[in-house]
Order: sequence, then C-alpha cells, then structure tokens
Amino acid sequence: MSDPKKAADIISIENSSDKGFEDEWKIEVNEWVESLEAVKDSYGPKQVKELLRSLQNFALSQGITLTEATLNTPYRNTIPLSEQPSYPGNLELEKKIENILRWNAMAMVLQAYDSGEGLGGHIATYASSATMTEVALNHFIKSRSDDYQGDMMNIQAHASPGIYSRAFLEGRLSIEELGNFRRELQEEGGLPSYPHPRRRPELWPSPTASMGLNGVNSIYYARFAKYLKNRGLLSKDMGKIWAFLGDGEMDEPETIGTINIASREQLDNLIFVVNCNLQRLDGPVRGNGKIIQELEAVFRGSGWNVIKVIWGSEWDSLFSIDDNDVMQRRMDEVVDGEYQMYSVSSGETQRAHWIKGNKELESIMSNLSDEELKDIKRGGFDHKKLYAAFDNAMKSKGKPTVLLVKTLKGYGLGKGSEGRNIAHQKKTMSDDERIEIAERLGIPLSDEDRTLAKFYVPDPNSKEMQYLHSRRKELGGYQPIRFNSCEKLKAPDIELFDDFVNGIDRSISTTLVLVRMISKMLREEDIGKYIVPIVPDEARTFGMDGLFSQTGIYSPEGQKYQPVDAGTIAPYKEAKDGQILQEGICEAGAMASFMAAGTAYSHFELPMIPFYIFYSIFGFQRVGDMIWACGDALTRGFLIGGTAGRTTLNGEGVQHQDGHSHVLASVVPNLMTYDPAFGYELAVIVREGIRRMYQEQEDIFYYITVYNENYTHPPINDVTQDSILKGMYCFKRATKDLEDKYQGEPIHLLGSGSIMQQVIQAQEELEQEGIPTNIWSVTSYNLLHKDYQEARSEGKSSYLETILENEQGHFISVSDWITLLPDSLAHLFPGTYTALGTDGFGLSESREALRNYFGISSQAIVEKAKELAK
Ligand SMILES: Cc1ncc(C[n+]2csc(CCOP(=O)(O)OP(=O)(O)O)c2C)c(N)n1
Ligand SMILES: [Mg+2]
Repeated sequence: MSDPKKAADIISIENSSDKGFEDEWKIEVNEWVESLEAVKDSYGPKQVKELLRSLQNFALSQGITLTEATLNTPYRNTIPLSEQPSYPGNLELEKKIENILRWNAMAMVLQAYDSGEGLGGHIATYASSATMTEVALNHFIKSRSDDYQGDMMNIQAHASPGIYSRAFLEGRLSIEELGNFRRELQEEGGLPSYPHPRRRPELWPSPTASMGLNGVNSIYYARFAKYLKNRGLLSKDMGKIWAFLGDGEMDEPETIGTINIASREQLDNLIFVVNCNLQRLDGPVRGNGKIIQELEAVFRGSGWNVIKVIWGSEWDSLFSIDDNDVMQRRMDEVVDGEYQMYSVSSGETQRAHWIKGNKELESIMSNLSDEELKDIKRGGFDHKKLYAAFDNAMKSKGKPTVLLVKTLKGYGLGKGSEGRNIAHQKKTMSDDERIEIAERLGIPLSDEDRTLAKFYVPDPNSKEMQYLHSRRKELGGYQPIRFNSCEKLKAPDIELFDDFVNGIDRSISTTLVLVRMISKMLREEDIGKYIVPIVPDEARTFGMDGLFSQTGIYSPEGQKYQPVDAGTIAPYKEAKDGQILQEGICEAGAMASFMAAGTAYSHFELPMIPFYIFYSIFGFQRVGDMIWACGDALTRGFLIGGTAGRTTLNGEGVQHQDGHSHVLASVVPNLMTYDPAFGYELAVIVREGIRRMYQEQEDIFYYITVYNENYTHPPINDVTQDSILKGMYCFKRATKDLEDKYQGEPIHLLGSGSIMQQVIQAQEELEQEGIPTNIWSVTSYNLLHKDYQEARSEGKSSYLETILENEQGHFISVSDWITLLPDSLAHLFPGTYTALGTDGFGLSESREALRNYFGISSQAIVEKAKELAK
C-alpha cells in the first residue's frame, strides 16, 4: 500500500462518534503503516511477512485472533494494475475468434432445438466462460511435444458447445457433426452433450458432466503425475492439469473435500479456474453472501495460491481516485444477489443502488455515464486481467492455484438471458434475438441465416483463422485432446501363479491369495513397476501391511520421521518413490487415483495397473458415480471388493456387510465382475485381466470380490481356464455309485465365493443321506447374464444354456449375495430353480448364526435339497 493515509482509513473505527479519538487513531495507524513501508524498502517483502507474523503471534498470545483478516482479501483483483503484464496477443483477432465461437456454440444448441426433437443444450455457461477459455487456449494451455507430456484440459461440461465450436474451426470436427449436437446416431455423425471419452476418445480426456467429479479427478490426476515423476516413470516434463469448474459446482463435497490434498502434495502442476457467474441452475449460488470471498477463504485456508479476477479494466481509473476506499468498501459490502440484480438493471438503477446516498462514491461514479456503467465489464471478460491471472498461476511454485473469475451467466445473450435465473435452461431464442446477437458479435450472415442459426465458417485464409492455428501450433497442438498411444505389456504366464493354481493346503482366504499374487507381480521385471496398489486406510484389514516395506508408501516428502514400528518386519515405510497409494479414509480420492492410474495409458503413455482394494460395501454404493465415470473414461484396472459377503464379513452389522455390490456392479457395461471361490480361479481371472487390458488393450475393467474366510484351496486339475472366465463350470459331480442308485431328479448346487464351502459341506452331508448332487462353481452371475444377452441378440445359445444342455432336475443357487443376482438367470435353467441368498440388511452376529439366519448354511442347503428330492 503506497499511501499510508489510505490504509488508516480502511482501519478507521466506523462506529466511533468521538472525532478526537478517530483522528488520533488515524495518526497511530499511519505511523505503523509508514514503519512497515520502511521495513519493506530496507529489507524486502519477505521481512514484512515475517514481521507481521511476529505481530500476529504476539496478538494471539494476548488472546486476540485474526483469522477473518488473514483468509480474505478485499473484493478486488489479486493482481494489481502495477503488476499486470502487457498483453502479448492480438486482441482484435482474439475477440473476433471468440465472437465466432460464441455464435457457433449458440447455433449448435439452437439448431438442436429447432430440429424439434426436444433436444437443445446449454448456451449460458459457455457465454460466461468463453473469454477465460480463449485466453487460456491462446496463451497458456500446452499440448504434447517431444519433451513435454502435455497439459490436460478438463472443461465445465455445460460449456461443451464452445469447445466443439473451436474444434470445428480447428478442423477437428465436421460441420455435420457440429449440426448434430446431441444426435449421436445420425449417419454423418453427431456429438454427445458433454465430455465423454467413451464417445469421443480423441477429444475428451475425462468425463466431467457429473458435478464435482472434475475437481476431485483433476486433483488426483495432478498428484498421479507427481507420483509417476517421483517414481522415475515419467521422463518428460509432466505438464499441467487444468480444471474449469462452475461456482455452483463448488458446492460438491468431492471437490471441496479434497482440495487439502492438493496443497499437502504441493501440486503446482494443478490449476483450477472457477467460473464465478454467481448462478447455478435454479438461481444465485450465494445470494446473501459472496461466492468468490467464500471460496477465497476456503482455498486460502487450504494453502492454495488464490487469484481473484473480479473487475474489468474500466474500474482501474475509478480505483485510482478511490483514495478513501469508499468504493472498495461498497464492493465488499454488496452481496451476490445484488450484483446479480445489477446485471439485469439499467445503469441508472444500478447507480442509485450502488451509491446509496454516499456523496463521495457518487462523485467517483460521476466519471461514468449510465451507459458506461451498464457496459462496464466483470473481470472474466477482460482479456488483460485474465492474462495477468493465468500468468501468475503458471509461475506458482509448490502450491496449486485457483483462479476465481467473476463473470455473468448468459453474457452477451441479451436481456432475456443475461443474469436471469432461467439462463441455465435457455435453449432457444426469438428471431429478433438471433439477429440482434449476430449483429452484436459481427457475424456476417444474412438475417435469414441468422434466424436459422446457421454456422459461420470463416475463410481458412482469413487472418483470424491463421491466428487461431498459429497460436495452437506455438503451444504444441490442439486442446482438449486425448491420446491413445501406449506400449503393450505381456501378461505373465499362468505359471507365475503356480502356488495358487496347483492348490493351497494351508487354510487361507482369497484376500490373502490376492495379496500374495500382487506381491509376486510387484517383483516381476516386466509388469512390477506398473502395479499401483491403492488402499483407503485398510491395508492391515486385507493383510497388505507386508507390502509397506516391500514397495513403500508414496509420499512426495519421503519419510521425515522414524516410524514407531521401525524394528519390525513390516514397518510403516513412506518414500518419495513409494509405490503404494495410501489414500487415508477418502474413497472418492482413492477412486480418483484409480481413474488417474487406469487412464495413465492415454495421458502419460504408461500402462499403469491399479489394484484398488476396499471394503466391498464402500465401493459401488459409496462412489458408484465415479465407477460409472471410470467406464466412460475407458479406465483399466482392478477394483477389489474385500471383506465381501453379507455373512462372511460377520459381526459388523448393517453398514458393513455387503450382499449386493455385485448387483450394483452389474450395471456398468464394460465391467468384468467375478466372485471367485478358490485361489486358482482368482489367479486365472487376474492373469486374464492383465492380458485383456494391457496386452490386448481392451477397454474393460474388473471388479473382483475377495473374502476373509480361511479354507484350503483345491488344485485347478482339469478345469479349463475358459470355463472359469466365462462364469461357471462343473466343480464336482455326484459320486457315480450313489447316482446310479438314486431314483429322484438330479440335484445341482451352485456355489460362489466363500459360500462354496457351505455347498461342499452340504454335498457331503447329502451323500451320507443317499442324495447325490452335482456342484457347479459360478464365478460370475453377471458375465453369464451378459453372455446370454449377447447370444440372444445374435440368435445363438448362451454359454450357460450350452453347458446345461444335457442337464436337468433341480438347481439350487447359494451365495452370499441377494437373490436378485442369481435370479437374473433363473429362466435359463432346465428344471426347477431356487436361489438362496442374503436378502435384507446385514446384522451383527457370528458367521454361523448369520448363515442360519439368511438360510444359506450347509444345513439350509441340505434341507432345501431334501425337500426337492422327495
Ligand atoms: C452431480 C450432478 N448434480 C446435478 C447436475 C445438474 N446440473 C447441471 S449444471 C448444474 C448447475 C451448474 O452450475 P454452475 O456449476 O454454477 O455452472 P454454470 O453453468 O453456472 O457455469 C446442475 C445442477 C449435474 N450435472 N451433476
Ligand atoms: Mg455458475
């Protein structure tokens, strides 16, 4: 602050009526500010900070806290005019391009609407974010080059028309595709509503349409980039992760709840750009407060570099005469609901409300006519202010940056839209509005074409088109972009898992088998370094603590302390090049890490193999939307649902005992789900997963449940790998002699997971009573169902129908899952069919009591079989 007198005014005691005291106080404050200025001149800004910190500490020791003062700065741009760099671009051409993009984006939605098929899209979001996106794309966001991994640009999903329009000008989309927005099935091709890598894998790096996921995913992408760098896997400069977000979207706990990890991990490769248009879908984001100030406090409190872009350049001259900060104080005082009201009011109304009888403010504002006041821009539409903010963000060291950019929803769309509460859902416009907007944007189309919302296609040799291409060329290529180039891995031979395939005499759980398999794979030359174990504070639950010392837990800071268990075989080892991602109790974060690792093939050209291991009930029902997004993002890897089964996980009650995650998993189309009973099944499934995802590079991922019940595991013998992978095979036929003697209809028992042990026991008990049964191991009800659907559409017999061709009798399915899972196949069994399962809520009891209660114990199976055998 160069003018000490001004500082004194800010801190003046407003309520004091004692004039003498007020003057004295001003002098006191002036002296302090002058002293501080002297410190700055003699020692520099670092010492000023140190001095202030010492003063604050002293105040704290006296019981005086200053939290409000330190978390918020005045409601103005963070970068002062004096530090604003000159604008390096050609503003005239940039504005021309932006206007074309604004028009074409709007035209996409209007054409979709005009098609009369009830389609449309969103116009208002891009109208508010166009300038910031353009400044970033013309000057900052880089693409991949020989020594640069490339930036990742994750956009606000509802701004997609603007990004498509740009891709069209860049020659990456055809005019037909642009015209078929939201009509993907059209012959000439069409475009999906939002960023969906599955639908447009060459364009969209990650799915962002579900509010909140962009934030958390971008944070963990940035972290994963650092992880790869610290582990020595990424040779190029890693690039930046950009997340363009809505201010309403910042309500989402996935985003706001994970920002602390970004500062803890010092993610200076991460830039959030929050489009603060003060509105969400229904109305104001913070009508009674100020979203920018609220977010500033939250992000500053979390240790981010926070840059506010609030006011356009037109305010600069007013700030320079606001000697007593009357205007600043008014800016700080007005709430977002009022700022929104200004956006729909005339200059005159605005002025009256703004000045509110304050003579000094009135005199400052008299420098602007009503018209000028009305036209004055918010920072988000000022290229120079935005450039200054981005420039600062690029230079941040050791901290993530958030830009809080004030904009106006529906900017430039006229009275009917700008700042209106209905702006978000505005899908069409009157003919007059179309003509008027085109005129204002300088779109040289006839009024008829304007009314039809025709696209404007500039001459490829025009200055603006050449500028657009040259800027992107300079920055390495077009954005957003998604690549699909990654080396293929060779899956390990099944012999690597001989210890499990040939049977396990010791009584162990499938969880332990899996952990041992991971441990073996980690030591493999070809694939070891690519494995990414991810745990949300549950490694000990799954017996994975041995991996701590084997591979280390990733921490960018290494380990600054000696762990309490330093002398033990498996100490808690954190390391800069650690391989395990210990996520703490944050399933959303763990899932975001899974997605980052599972799509590393596209962004980082690395075939990372994530194994995310979690309590199965805290998977799909906790972060189901993120798993769905993984399907959209073409993510590869293994989701491992540990402590599975409503009765196998006993004693833990309603919120832990999972009997339904396979049903929830069944809805994700490219998810391979398995519920193995034995070590060899698990080995075959995991090996095949690696082969399909990393050798063949199929866009699938896996969900495998493992249990914590200990038992011995038979060898694979003559079971074919193919039958395990397809979902079902005959595990054990009835004893021949007994079968010959038996008069009744054959009985088949279907088992899976750890409940297979109950089935095996039931078979033995039934044989003692003279009832022969065949046991079938069902490794995947879901895949059998998928296969049936596919076969039916091709008019063929399904795998299940084929293997049951020569069977008949009674089929009893028994599992630790709700009966809806096996019931999906009920109609395919050639005989009677009964499902025994765990419908209802879990409850705290012993395993045995639970199995009796749900009717899936060996005894329950025996009873059912005897009833059918009569
Ligand atoms: C999880 C989720 N909930 C709700 C929606 C529906 N929705 C789409 S956009 C939107 C409002 C977005 O407001 P904001 O983030 O401020 O973006 P703006 O369009 O104002 O830039 C809502 C509620 C969604 N897409 N995802
Ligand atoms: Mg908004």
